[in-house]
Amino acid sequence: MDCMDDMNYGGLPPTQSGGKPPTESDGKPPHSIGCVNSDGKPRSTSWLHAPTHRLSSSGTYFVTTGTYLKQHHFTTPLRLDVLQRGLLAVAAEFGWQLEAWCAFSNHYHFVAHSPEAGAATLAPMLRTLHSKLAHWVNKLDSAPGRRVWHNFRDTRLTHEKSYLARLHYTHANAVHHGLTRVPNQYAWCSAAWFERTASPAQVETVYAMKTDFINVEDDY
Ligand code: NI
Repeated sequence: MDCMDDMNYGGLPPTQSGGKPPTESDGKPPHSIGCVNSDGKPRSTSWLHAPTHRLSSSGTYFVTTGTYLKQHHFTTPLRLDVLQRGLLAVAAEFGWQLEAWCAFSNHYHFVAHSPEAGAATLAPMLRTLHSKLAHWVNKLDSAPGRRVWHNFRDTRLTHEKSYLARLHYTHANAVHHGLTRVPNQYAWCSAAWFERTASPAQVETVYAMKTDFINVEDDY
């Protein structure tokens, strides 16, 4: 069966509502490949729209958020799974259509189309995401009330070239950060999903885009 067929996302894990925190494996984030997450659960992308690769009239945005003081709170596969799943779930909840994303131990990026009504929900969406993630990770670390997130930065994309370059930049950001040599080998980004759902011509167009002309603060 195709790995896209039978998935659903569960939002954040049940530790939010009490109970024993899940165990974690230490060490560097491995690069799990294919249709399952590092915890063996199927990847949760079946409900995502296929990428459009067109700027949206309601607004297409590139967003970066880092952790407070660039602290590495999301260092394990489990934590990265929760960060990635949380981003996908909250974006869907607020009607933002993700085109590319990547999640790391101390920051994340995404490219997304805003809902028809505009981008006013961006800040509330990120507040919701950050509050849930902070609550979860602080519980895991027995650090109630600890500040986890720093302010987000967003750029509205209005030119096709800069849009396509940011798609490439985001899909391949794990390469930029030295975590993998091939974007689709990094489990916590959109590269594998993009390569499965976009046409070969679209994949070629995006991956051929130069990214050196875009100005992204990404020294994490
Ligand atoms: Ni980055």
